[in-house]
Order: sequence, then structure tokens, then C-alpha cells
Amino acid sequence: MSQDTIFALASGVGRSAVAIIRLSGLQVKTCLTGLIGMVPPPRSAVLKQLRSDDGPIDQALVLYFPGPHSFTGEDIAEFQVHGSPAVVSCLLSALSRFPDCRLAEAGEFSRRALSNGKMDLAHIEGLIDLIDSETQMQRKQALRQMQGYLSDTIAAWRRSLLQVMALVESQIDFSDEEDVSSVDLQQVVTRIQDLIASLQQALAQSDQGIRLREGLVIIVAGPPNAGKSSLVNYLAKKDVAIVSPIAGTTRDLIEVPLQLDGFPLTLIDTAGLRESYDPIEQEGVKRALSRAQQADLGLWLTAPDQHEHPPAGPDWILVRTKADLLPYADSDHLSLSLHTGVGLEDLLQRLKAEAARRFGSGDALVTRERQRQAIDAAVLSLFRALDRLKDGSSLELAAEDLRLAGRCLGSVIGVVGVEAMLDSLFAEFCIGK
Ligand SMILES: Nc1nc2c(ncn2[C@@H]2O[C@H](COP(=O)(O)OP(=O)(O)OP(=O)(O)O)[C@@H](O)[C@H]2O)c(=O)[nH]1
Ligand SMILES: [Mg+2]
Repeated sequence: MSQDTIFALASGVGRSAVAIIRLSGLQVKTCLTGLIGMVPPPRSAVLKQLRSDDGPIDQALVLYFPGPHSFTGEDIAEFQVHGSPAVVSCLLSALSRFPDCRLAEAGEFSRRALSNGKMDLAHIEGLIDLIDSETQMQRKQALRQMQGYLSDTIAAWRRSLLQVMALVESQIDFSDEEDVSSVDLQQVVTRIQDLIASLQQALAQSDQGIRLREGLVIIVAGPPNAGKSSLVNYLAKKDVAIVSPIAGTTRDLIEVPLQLDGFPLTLIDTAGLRESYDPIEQEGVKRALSRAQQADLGLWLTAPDQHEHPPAGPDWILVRTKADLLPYADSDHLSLSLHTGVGLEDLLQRLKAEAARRFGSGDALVTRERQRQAIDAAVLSLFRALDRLKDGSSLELAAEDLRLAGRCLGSVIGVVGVEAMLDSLFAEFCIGK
């Protein structure tokens, strides 16, 4: 790891009341002395004039967090300055003139926290997701991960695995003495089975955890003039799409991010599906059909005089629009009217139910594909170990499978075999984190 002292703007870019610039590494004390003439007492704010060789920079609240009890584990200083782009750039350039000091790369502070054992990989993934969270359910899930929900569980799983491994090793040691105790072997088998059950339970909820990070994609499709754009505007609570009585109004895909009960959704308005000679409309229809393939859920809208069926694609909710023009209720459709408001609450309830079903209650343990694959691989190794123990083929090979399972679990929190993915993970961070 580089020995450089790194610094970056930790708060948002642009004008603001306060901007925070953070600094981490061996030169922190030198920089503090150079800029404010002192090193503040640990973890207490001091109000000081920041000065460089060119004169005063700004008045700032300055904090000092000596390592190892800091976010990165190194000495850290924080400058809370006035949030003007000119102040920020003046301070950043003053910092860059100190020896061995440079601007941080994306995620570099967190990467140091990982290297110095302040956080593990699952904590860091939670932190990334917390910064990216847009809805309340996403925030809750990310905060839990950042505070160690998955990490602690992995640690507990690894502890029980270690106990099982110790039992197996002791059987190997004694196996040349006459009787390998079948009681002990049975105990090992039961413990492995219990562990597999907990891992599988976590995997069963992983779809929900992963989806909550990514959001649910709902496509709104149907024949032209069905009222698709009108409904999208209603759900988005703003005029995102043009509405008109002319069939074929919408051509492009219009994506609108939404929140429903704290769950993240993306609603996509599409071109009305019909045969057309207009090449632009044809392209719109092609895009609508192809996007429908990737959506999680579809709303298939038809007006009372339209009887088209939805194309292959996601699960469709059949919606009859313009119910105000309909003399009778249509039992296999959800009927609604934007003119009278009838059926709109039913649609919202239905969407909330679909979201709740697909996202779960937001307490999934596994929230990333990477974690799922590692736990999946651990389960496979555990099953292999079980087979070997049951048919008594080889204790040594079973022990090896258990070790392998341990490595897979270890990779979830980054203790083994994750170097290759770190670069891409930290690139997900903004600079300054
Ligand atoms: N009577 C009635 N008319 C509606 C209702 N909802 C929408 N409309 C009208 O239906 C017409 C078509 O609405 P749009 O939302 O543009 O329909 P669309 O499905 O997006 O149409 P394309 O983009 O052309 O595929 C407009 O004139 C709307 O005002 C409704 O609930 N009742
Ligand atoms: Mg439209």
C-alpha cells in the first residue's frame, strides 16, 4: 500500500454552507502544523485560521483523529471550511505542496480502512450501498450491512466450521487406533447439516436483498392510446411523458425512478405496440418489446375497445384503462380511470404487494451477487464433505472440503482470495470516501 498521505473533498461538490476536506496518512501532523500552527487535541474541534505561504485560506473548524482509532486506522485530519469552490481549491492546492501528499483516488480512504483491519469487505459494501441509497428500505439494508449484520453472521458460521474441523482432525489423528468413534462422527454430520441449513436460509432470501439494491423495473406497455403515458405521469406525480389523443405519441422509452413504501422502482413508459410503416415508430416498438424482456414486472394496459394480448416477457398485470368509458366491470382486469380516479388505489396496493413480495421485509443477509456466489460455493463444499463422511470414504478429503468451505466464507468478508475484485469495488466509491 502506498505510504502517501492522501486528501480529498469529502462533502459534495459545488457551493454549500460547509465543505469538509479530509486527510489521512503519515504527514497529517506536518500538514496541521503547517496550516494552523498546531496539532489539535484528539477528537475535539478547534476554530483556526488556515494559512499557506500565500496568506490566509479561510477560517475553519479543524479536527484531529490519531491512528489507529480513526476511520482509516491512520492519523486523520478534517477541515470544515466554508463551502466555496475557491476555498476548497485553495486548500487542496496548499495540501498538495506538503511532501508525500496527494489527492486520494476513488475509495482510497475506505481501502486503507480495509487494509488496516478497521472494516471488512462486507462492511465496505454496506458503506458503498449506504452512500448510494435512495429509498428508506435501501438505507436500512445498507446501514445494517455496514454495521456488521453479514460480517457477524459469517464470523459465527466460520466459528462453527472451525469446531467441526477440529472434531474431524481429531478423528483423523485417532483413526489408526481401532475405533473411530461413530458417536463423534454423527455429531460432525449433524453440525455440518445445521450449518448448511443456515447458509441455505440466507441464500433463499438473497434474491430479495440483491433486488433491493437494484430496484424493481416495471414496464408499462399496451396498444397505442391505451393511456400508458397518462398513467405513468400519474404514478410519477409529474408530467414526464407527452399525452395526446393521437395514437403513436410516445416513441422513446421513458424511465422514471419512483419510491413506493420505501422500495425503489423504475417505471418505463413505452411506445404503443402496433404494426407501423413509420420507421421511427417501428424503432420505438422494437425498443419497447426488447425492454419488456428484461423487466421484472409489466403493466399491460388496454382501453375498453382494445383486446390485444401482452407479448412474452415479464409477469403482466392486466389493466383496463378508461373505466369511465366502460359500461361494465371486467373481472380478469384491474379497471381504472384517471378521469374518475376509480381503481387507482387498487393499482397502488397491487404494486406495493408485488414490491413487498419481491423485496421481502428488507432484512436479507445477502445483498450482493458476489456474496451469494461465495456462500453458494461454501454450501457445495459442505455437501461434498458430508458425502465423504457418510460413506466413510476419507476423513482427510472431508477435512479438505471443510477447509475449502471456510475459504469461501472467508472471501465474503475479504480475508482470503479477493484481491482481484478490490479495484473494481473501490472504483464504485466517490473520491473522498
Ligand atoms: N376517458 C379517459 N381518457 C383517458 C384516460 N386516461 C387517458 N385518457 C386519454 O387517452 C388518450 C391517450 O392517452 P396517452 O396517455 O397519451 O396514451 P398512450 O397509451 O401513452 O398512447 P401512445 O403513446 O400513443 O401509445 C389521451 O387523450 C388521454 O387524455 C381515462 O382514464 N379516461
Ligand atoms: Mg404514450
